[in-house]
Amino acid sequence: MDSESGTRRAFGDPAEGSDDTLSEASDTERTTVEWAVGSVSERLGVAPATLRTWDRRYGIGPSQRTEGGHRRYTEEDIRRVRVMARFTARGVPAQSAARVALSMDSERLMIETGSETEVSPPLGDDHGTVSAVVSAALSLDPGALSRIYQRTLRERDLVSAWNDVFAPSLRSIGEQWGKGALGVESEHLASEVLVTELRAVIRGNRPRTVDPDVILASADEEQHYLPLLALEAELARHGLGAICLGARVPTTALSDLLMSRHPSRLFLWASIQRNADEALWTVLAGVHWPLTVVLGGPGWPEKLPAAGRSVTVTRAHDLASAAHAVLAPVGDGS
Ligand code: B12
Repeated sequence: MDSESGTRRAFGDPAEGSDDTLSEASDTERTTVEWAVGSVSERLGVAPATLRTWDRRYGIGPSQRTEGGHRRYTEEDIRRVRVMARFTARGVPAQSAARVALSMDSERLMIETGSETEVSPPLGDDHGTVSAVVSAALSLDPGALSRIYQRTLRERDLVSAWNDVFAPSLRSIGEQWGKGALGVESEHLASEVLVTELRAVIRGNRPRTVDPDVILASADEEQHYLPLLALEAELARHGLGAICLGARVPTTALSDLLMSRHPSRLFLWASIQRNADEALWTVLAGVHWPLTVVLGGPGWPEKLPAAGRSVTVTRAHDLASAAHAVLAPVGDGS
C-alpha cells in the first residue's frame, strides 16, 4: 500500500459505489471501524443525499476515504453529523449549524451526543438495526444495546426478533471478531445484555408450573447458550416452562438427570464441533423410555450415532422449528 492511501487523506468527490457496512483499518496506526454513507444514513435517519451535500457544502462529513475514494465516517465524524442533524431539525440554517458543529472538539461532541444516543437508538430496517447492535457493541455501550434489544422485542414477535435481528447481529459480531475488527469484550457485552433481555421475556411469560419433562441444555464444555434462552423464552410464550440448565452441562450430570427423571424431551445446543464418539451417545443408547432429543446448532456431527430404540433424535435448524419439535407430542418426531 502506498503512503498516500495509507494516510487516507480526503480526495475529491467521487461517485459513491461501495456499500460496505464496515471497513477495516489498512495500516497499523488506524484501528477504528469506519462506516459507509449507507450505514450512517441508517444509523442516524439522515438521507444519503443529504449526508453527501453536508459533506460537499459544509465540510460536515467523513474524515476518511477508501483508496477508491468512497466516504468512510469514524464514530467522531458520526457524532458531528448527529449534531448537525439535530440543529437543522430545529430549524437552524444549515450553514450556521455546520459552523457550530465544526467548532466542537472531540470532548464537546461526546457531551453533546451522549444523551441523544441514549434517547433514540438508531433503528431502521433489519440491516440498520443489526448495524446499530454491532456499533453499540463496538462502543461498549450496554445502555444502547439493551434499548435496541428491548425495542426490537416490543416491535416484533420473539421468533422474528431472533431470526431477523439477534441472530444476524450475533453472526456479524462473530465475523467481526473473527477478522479482528472487534474485541472479545464487545462480543461478551452484546451477549450478556441479550441474556438479560431474553431472561426478562422468560420472566414475563413464565408459566405457573415448570414441566419437569422438558430439559434444555448446552452440551458438555459448550459455552454458547443464547439460543437455549431464546428457545426457553419461545416455549414460555407458548405456556411451556422448561428446565433450562444453561451452558456447559457435563455429560455425567445430564446422564444422572436423564436416568433419574426420565424426561420426555431434551433439547441440546452445540455451536462448537463435537465428535460422534463422545460419551453422550453411549448415554442415549442406554435410554429405554420414549425420549425426543432435539439437536440445535452447527456443532453436531453430520452422521449421528444410533441412540436407544425408544429415542427419537431430530435436528432443528431454527428457533421456530426447535420450539415446534419440543412442543410436539412425544413420539411425534416432526
Ligand atoms: C456470543 C458468542 C460467544 C459468547 C457466548 C455467550 C453466550 N452466553 O452464549 C462467548 C464469548 C462466551 C463465546 C465463547 C467462545 N466462542 Co463464540 N461466539 C459467539 C457468537 C458471536 C454468537 C453465538 C450464538 O449465540 N449463536 C447463535 C446463532 C447466531 O448461531 P448460528 O451458528 O449462526 O446458528 C445457525 C443455526 O444453528 C441456526 N440457528 C440460529 N439460531 C437458532 C436457534 C435455535 C434454537 C436453533 C435450533 C437453531 C438456530 O441458524 C444458523 C444458520 O445455520 C458466535 C458467532 C456465531 N455465528 O454464532 C461465536 C462463535 C460461535 N464462537 C466461536 C468461538 C471460536 C468461541 C470460543 C472457542 C473462543 C475462544 N477461543 O475462547 C469460545 C467457545 C468455547 C466453548 N468451548 O464453547 C466461533 C466458533 C467457530 C467454530 N465453529 O468452531 C464463532 C462462530 C465465532 C467465529 N466467527 O469464529 N462465544
